[in-house]
Amino acid sequence: MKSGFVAVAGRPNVGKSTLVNALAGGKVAIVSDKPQTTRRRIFGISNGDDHQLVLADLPGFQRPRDALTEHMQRTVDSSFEDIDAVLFVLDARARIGAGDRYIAQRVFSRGVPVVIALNKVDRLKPGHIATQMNTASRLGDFHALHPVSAKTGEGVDELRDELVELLPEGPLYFPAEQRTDLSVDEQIAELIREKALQLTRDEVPHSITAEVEEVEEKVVRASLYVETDSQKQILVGKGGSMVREIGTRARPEIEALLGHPVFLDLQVKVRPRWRRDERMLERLGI
Ligand SMILES: Nc1nc2c(ncn2[C@@H]2O[C@H](COP(=O)(O)OP(=O)(O)O)[C@@H](O)[C@H]2O)c(=O)[nH]1
Ligand SMILES: [Mg+2]
Repeated sequence: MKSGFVAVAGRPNVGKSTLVNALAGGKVAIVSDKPQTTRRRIFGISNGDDHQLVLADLPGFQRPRDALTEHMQRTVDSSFEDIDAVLFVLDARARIGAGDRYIAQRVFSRGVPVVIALNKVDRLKPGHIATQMNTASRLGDFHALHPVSAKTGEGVDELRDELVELLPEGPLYFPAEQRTDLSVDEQIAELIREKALQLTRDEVPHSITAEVEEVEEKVVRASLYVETDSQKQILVGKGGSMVREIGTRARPEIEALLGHPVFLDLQVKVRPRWRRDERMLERLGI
C-alpha cells in the first residue's frame, strides 16, 4: 500500500481544483473562472487497490491584502510541510511567465520531487503544446512533466500513476471510500458558493461566503453572506430571481451528495466586513 500527501501549487485559474477533482474521480473542490474560488485547503483523495493519494488543493499564492487573504496565504505556506511531492500546475493556454516563476522558486526549494502538469491542452495544436512544454521544463529541476486536460481527462491517469509512484509505503489516512476531508455541511456550502460565483462578477464574488445552518431530513437551510446592502440586492435579484437561480443550480448537486431530494431554503444576509472578521473566518474554516 502506497500512501501520502501531495500539495497542489500554481497560479490562480490554472485549473488546480479541476485537476484535483479529475484525479480524485469526483467533485470535491468547486471551480469557477473567478480568482479566489478556493479559499481553504481541501483534500481530494484518490483511492485505489494499492494506493491512497491525498491531494491538497490550495488557494493560489498571493500577496495578503486583508485577514481573509492572509489566512489563505498562511494555509498555503503550512500545507507545504510534511508532503511527499508537489504537483505544480501550469496553464498551457496562458503565457508561462513571472507568476509561474515566482511559484517555482517556492516549490523547487522544498527537497521533494516536483511533478509539473501542463494543464488545458485540450484543443491546443501539438506544436503549441511542445513549445509550452519546453518553456515549462526550464522552470526548475522537475521529476516529470505531463501535458494534461483536467477537463477532458486526457493524461490524468498517467499523471495519477506518476504521483502514486512517488508515495512511500504507508497506512490509510482516511477511510477508503472517502473522497474529501470536508464535512457534508461544508461541501453543501461550497456548492452554493460556486453557483453564486458563476452568476456574479466584479467585486461581488470576493464578498460572498456561504454557510449551512441546518440539514434536516427534507430541508437544507443555508445562508449566503455579502458585505453590503447593494451586494445583497444583486444576489437577491429582481423579485428574488438571482437567489432562486443559485438555488436551482445548487439543488441537484446537493441532492446527489445527500442521496435524496431536498428543499433548499436559501437566505441572503449582510455581514459587514466579514473578510476582516477573525471569528467569522474561523467559523468558515479558513
Ligand atoms: N479548457 C480547459 N479549461 C479548464 C481546464 N481545467 C480547468 N479549466 C477551467 O479553468 C478555470 C479555472 O479552473 P479552477 O480549477 O477553478 O482553477 P484554480 O484556480 O487553479 O483552482 C475554470 O473555468 C475551469 O473550467 C482544462 O483542462 N481545459
Ligand atoms: Mg481552485
